[in-house]
Amino acid sequence: MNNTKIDIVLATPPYSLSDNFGILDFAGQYGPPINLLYLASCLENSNYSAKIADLSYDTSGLEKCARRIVSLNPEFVGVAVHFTFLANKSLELISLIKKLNPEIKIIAGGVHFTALPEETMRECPEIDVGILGEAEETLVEVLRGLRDGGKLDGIDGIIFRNRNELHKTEKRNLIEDINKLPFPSFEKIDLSSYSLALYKEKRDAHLSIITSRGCPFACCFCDRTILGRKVRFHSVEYLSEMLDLMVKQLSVNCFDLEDENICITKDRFRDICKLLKEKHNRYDITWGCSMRADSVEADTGKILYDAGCRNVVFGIESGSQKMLDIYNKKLNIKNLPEKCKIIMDAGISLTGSFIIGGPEEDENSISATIDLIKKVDFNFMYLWYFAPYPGSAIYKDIKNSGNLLGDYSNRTGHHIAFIPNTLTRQQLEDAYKRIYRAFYSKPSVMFRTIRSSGFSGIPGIFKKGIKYLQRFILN
Ligand code: B12
Ligand code: SF4
Repeated sequence: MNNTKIDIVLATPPYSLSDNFGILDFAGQYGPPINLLYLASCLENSNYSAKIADLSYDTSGLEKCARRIVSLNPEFVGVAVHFTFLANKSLELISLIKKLNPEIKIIAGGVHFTALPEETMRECPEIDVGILGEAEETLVEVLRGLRDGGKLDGIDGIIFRNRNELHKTEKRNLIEDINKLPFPSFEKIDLSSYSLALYKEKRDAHLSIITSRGCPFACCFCDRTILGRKVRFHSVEYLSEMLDLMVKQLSVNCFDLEDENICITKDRFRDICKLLKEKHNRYDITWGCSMRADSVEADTGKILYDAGCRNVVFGIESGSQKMLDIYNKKLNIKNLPEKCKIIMDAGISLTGSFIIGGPEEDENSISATIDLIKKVDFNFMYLWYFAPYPGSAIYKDIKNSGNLLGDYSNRTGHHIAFIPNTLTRQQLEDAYKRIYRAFYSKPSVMFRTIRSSGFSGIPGIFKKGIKYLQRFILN
């Protein structure tokens, strides 16, 4: 046991790449915990010593992970009950920590927790306090309250136990000015643990940052519980300073902008790209981002490329207009090929991201997706099984449109978690493979994969290629 007391350890539970990525484990990667990085910097700003235990990639087992956390001798442990597929593991970790040291106060929070606070508190009596929504300010207030003899009543956005009853306080507003937040504590994690993104040109450290919070759209499969529909932007000055810090202090010049949509308003998009262009010219930074295809205009590709953007992901979801309407995506499939061309003609790698198996998916809508994949020359493709998340709009009535399978652990997008009434399991599995096959059997995809990896990448491609072959084509 460490004798120096630290105030709080912020933890996220371990999982294997196959837990998350299923049969695509060989192509999966671990991502940096942006949630914990913001929390840690805010705590330290308020003079609480904080450690991050990102156990995602730890292979020693939950029991050992819990022991390691306890051996750090913290007064509080904050556990992320964030991703639904990891919720059970988070709760198990909490129980183990509490068993090892019942004195430690456990605080939970995150996307999954916020969607199901009562259910989670009941399921896991070892959680002392739960935080709903953004927690940068709330967590500091909770630590203060707990130290102050447990005064929690006046803190908005939390749930706690009061004589065996659950007590939920007033809803907390979103953080008004996100530019007042300190930068995420990137220095607290081992950057080398987060493997390379596909688009990377150079094989050096890679990070994720966000430049805004929120999205004005309301796609029914997307969890809006934390970030909501109102968009808050980080200022150009805030981002400029953060990028300088990343390059100069952390030697990172490659990152993903993880904003839900980088192109929400034209002016903001241009301002950000102007800043990124300056940094690209000065530091040779390159980056990737996600955006809605309908925000692309004739000059968008060039603006992005000049700013160092080398990979764009379009959340397309389906080639069928019927499915897009069911998802409330507000996207017109007819304009899509032209938008894709604008990005690819600029020299940017384009990934199409698709969902299969949502309510009312059928053979016709699957064929429409395959047709689109054949027609548009995407560089990469993501394919997700439809995964109902508790915080999404579609969740409430989901059982009317099909069968939910298994527990939360298979809500990854890479395991079947839902079968719509319009398909059998066999049809869904076959369609998943058919879509992959349609993409990977395109000569342009094979050629590009070899070209982009160079000769030194061929053994890797070969190994992965065999896995694709085994899992999607031969089986
Ligand atoms: C950036 C991002 C990522 C990044 C970084 C993830 C991370 N750990 O931070 C990467 C690319 C790694 C990622 C991966 C995945 N993601 Co993601 N991601 C996002 C995105 C677009 C923005 C998140 C963000 O940065 N928000 C800003 C920060 C400040 O807010 P926050 O993360 O919510 O954290 C705040 C609160 O939640 C709370 N909180 C969070 N953790 C904790 C812990 C404690 C102790 C406390 C007290 C509070 C607390 O306080 C934080 C600070 O305010 C959201 C979209 C969304 N609407 O939330 C999806 C989202 C979170 N992702 C989602 C999913 C499904 C995934 C994947 C599972 C996809 C997949 N199948 O591979 C993987 C999971 C892999 C993994 N274990 O990391 C879903 C989660 C839904 C769910 N219920 O599970 C979301 C909501 C998108 C959606 N489809 O609806 N993601
Ligand atoms: S899927 Fe994308 S566009 Fe739709 S609500 Fe979520 S973040 Fe916004």
